[in-house]
Amino acid sequence: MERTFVMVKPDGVQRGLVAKVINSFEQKGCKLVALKMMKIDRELAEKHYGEHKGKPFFTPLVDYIISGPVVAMVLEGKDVITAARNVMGATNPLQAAIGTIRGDYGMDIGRNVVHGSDSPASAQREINLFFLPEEITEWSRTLETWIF
Ligand code: FUP
Repeated sequence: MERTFVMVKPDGVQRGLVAKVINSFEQKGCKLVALKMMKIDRELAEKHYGEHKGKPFFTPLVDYIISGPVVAMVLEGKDVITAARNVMGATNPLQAAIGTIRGDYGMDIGRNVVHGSDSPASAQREINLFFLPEEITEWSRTLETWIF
């Protein structure tokens, strides 16, 4: 089973989309194993988006992600990184298909509602940045054999 890091960004929280976003992942079959609301400080934001340092959108991106609370979570499942990316849709909401979170709820690449890790390496890195091991709950559900 794979794990991924997902977060409802400040615009998603401000717009009251937290439950809808979580529901999109749950109904797909992703299993929640960690969940918390938090405010990201600048240091963590710059680490999280370190790969974009130096790009023109880096500072606005960091300012946006620290502008209000986020809801961070860890999801588990077979191929969950790809599954969660598909649930979110393309990075730019204007290109994201209708039916995806960004396609349904976004208009602007700088306000795209949700984040999800893009590879096993970034999932591991981001889970470690945002969660302590004891904040992740291991549990099994009988539903599993009906999904995988
Ligand atoms: P994603 O993996 O889909 O979150 O996308 P990226 O890692 O490529 O980008 C991270 C965030 O930077 C995106 F969610 C939105 C923002 N971004 C911009 O604001 N402008 C850009 O041109 C590209 C990304």
